[in-house]
Amino acid sequence: MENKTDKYKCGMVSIVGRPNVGKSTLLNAIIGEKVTIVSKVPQTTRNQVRGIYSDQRGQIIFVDTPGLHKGTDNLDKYMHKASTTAIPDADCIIYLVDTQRRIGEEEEKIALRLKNLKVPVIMGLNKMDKRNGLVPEYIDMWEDVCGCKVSEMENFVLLTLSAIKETNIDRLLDIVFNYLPEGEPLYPTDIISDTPKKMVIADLIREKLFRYMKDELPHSIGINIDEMTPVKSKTFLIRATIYVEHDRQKEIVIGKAGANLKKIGKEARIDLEDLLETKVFLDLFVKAKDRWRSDESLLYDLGYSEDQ
Ligand SMILES: Nc1nc2c(ncn2[C@@H]2O[C@H](COP(=O)(O)OP(=O)(O)OP(=O)(O)O)[C@@H](O)[C@H]2O)c(=O)[nH]1
Ligand SMILES: [Mg+2]
Repeated sequence: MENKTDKYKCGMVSIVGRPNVGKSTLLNAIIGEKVTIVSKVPQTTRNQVRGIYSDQRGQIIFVDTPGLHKGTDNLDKYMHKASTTAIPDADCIIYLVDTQRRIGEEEEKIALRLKNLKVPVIMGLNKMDKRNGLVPEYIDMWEDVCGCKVSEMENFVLLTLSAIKETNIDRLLDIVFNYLPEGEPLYPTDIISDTPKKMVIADLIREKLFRYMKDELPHSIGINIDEMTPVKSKTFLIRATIYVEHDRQKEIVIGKAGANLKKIGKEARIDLEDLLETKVFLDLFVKAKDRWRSDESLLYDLGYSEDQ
């Protein structure tokens, strides 16, 4: 699909979908660098994360959102809001589905929410690098929700994707540019993200924890960056607290004789040195705090608040 005009375009594109469908992987593939964390555990993304793509055609501000899921504590509510508020503001929505996973109740809820929008929707059928995808089921579901055939829909495109193998990313960009309005860039064209450094650092540590923890534990983990100080030239001291909900979880995070925490700290430090381009001393503490996911003031400190 060719761009209809040669005028510079600029707009916002939200990437929405269930947890674990590959939204963050897709954003990183589009930007060509890691701007948002990825893990095999659902509900990895907790905030809106912007990835900014610029080329001669224009600038696209992609917004990665937390996967839409059911949940009742304050962090769940915050994540839900972070996802849903990104929808009406967008010039175009990428509605990503996992063709390897059966359609569930939450999927239809998302489809219903998107159906009534005036905004163009691109349904990204992701994980097509695996075989026997459920593509027909997802198309049927969308047609049922919309009450008409895909071929009769305006402002709707179906696109098979593999975010992990970066298949069809160029095609996706062509389609998006076609839908964007003309406009001046909102960010300098050499910037790829506007996430605050503290949040990037906290997320990188969280990603490493997710890699080694049992599946149920990641939802109980929050990271606070207590201190970031340059100590010598080209050296940074970073102190961070890992919040969990119970003492038993604290023991798991620390591991036998501190083995887990050491491994996590080492991997996080390597990534942080890469990110900050300095040497890093990383001090990690673990604290058990019952029901921290509902503690408004701690959520604020951890960056999960609308007022910041
Ligand atoms: N095989 C395959 N796996 C993928 C693909 N895209 C993402 N994944 C994997 O799916 C898992 C979830 O990826 P994420 O990008 O974290 O998913 P998400 O939708 O951002 O998840 P939440 O932030 O929890 O909502 C990870 O293990 C990815 O490696 C793909 O195209 N193919
Ligand atoms: Mg994500």
